[in-house]
Amino acid sequence: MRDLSTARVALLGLPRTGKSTYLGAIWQLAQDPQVPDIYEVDFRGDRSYLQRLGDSVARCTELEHTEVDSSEGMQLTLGFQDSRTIRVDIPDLSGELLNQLVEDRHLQTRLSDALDAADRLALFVHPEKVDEPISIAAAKQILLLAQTSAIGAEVESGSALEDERAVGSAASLSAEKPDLPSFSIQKACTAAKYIDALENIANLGRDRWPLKTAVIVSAWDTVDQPDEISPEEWLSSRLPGLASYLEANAEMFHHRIFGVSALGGRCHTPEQREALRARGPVRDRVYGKTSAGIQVPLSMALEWTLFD
Ligand SMILES: Nc1nc2c(ncn2[C@@H]2O[C@H](COP(=O)(O)OP(=O)(O)O)[C@@H](O)[C@H]2O)c(=O)[nH]1
Ligand SMILES: [Mg+2]
Repeated sequence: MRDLSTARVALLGLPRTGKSTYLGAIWQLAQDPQVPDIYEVDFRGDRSYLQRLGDSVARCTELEHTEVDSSEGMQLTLGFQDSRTIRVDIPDLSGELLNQLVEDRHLQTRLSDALDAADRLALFVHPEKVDEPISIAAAKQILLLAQTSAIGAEVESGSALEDERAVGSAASLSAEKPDLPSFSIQKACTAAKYIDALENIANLGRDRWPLKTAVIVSAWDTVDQPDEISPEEWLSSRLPGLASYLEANAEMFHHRIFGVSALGGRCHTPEQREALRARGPVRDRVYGKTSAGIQVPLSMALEWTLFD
């Protein structure tokens, strides 16, 4: 047998952004003889973890939260439609690792090992888990409200009986700072967290620039009008900071945006799960979208990441 090339992919994203579900759906498709796009050629390691993920996707049940230490040491050889075969190292990294990097400034060995070895990245964002930045206009309004209520409190307590003093205290409030909660990085907007993570990742992989990076918008079925908007438009409108960062740093990240629906629909309630299962096996429910919004097989994002 000829020598196989090996790719090492790091699935990255904040917690609950669809990484494990994507992996489970890919596994399920690779096992399905009726899906020619992707198939399993060989496997080394413990299959049971991937099997569990695949079963959850097939049965439309919620995946357990990926623990920081789950699934290690599996090596999967995948074949694709045009007989291209590749050995893939694809640990299912917990989103907590990225959280710890951004929020606690702590790089866990497991993440640094995965990033040291990775020559490809798949960066997941979930449309329902986007915290938008507070606009300057909104921030001003919050300041104003805080000031007004502080003055109100003073007037009520009788400590600002004269108008002049109230005006004076308004001036001092705007000069000093009203008593606002201090900034915490946990509350930073999603784009800021991702940009921060990418800056660290770029630094760690400096010797491998540009890092090939699929930006995967997961749960595409939950996007407003999923057939009207493209993944590229979605990223530019919901996470414009992240989109511009990637565009401006092409020497660090060679990226492409995809949408994926690795479940095919929501599965939070028993009715949703039943409706989803009624649509048939995994192959009949799941799909991918190119950056321009063209429907493609679910495995396309992974395939782009793997092959040059
Ligand atoms: N509607 C829908 N929900 C999804 C899809 N993929 C993942 N999810 C949901 O997103 C949440 C997080 O998924 P999970 O794969 O566990 O995220 P991880 O923490 O990044 O591994 C779960 O509630 C999933 O059910 C999808 O294609 N469609
Ligand atoms: Mg997970």
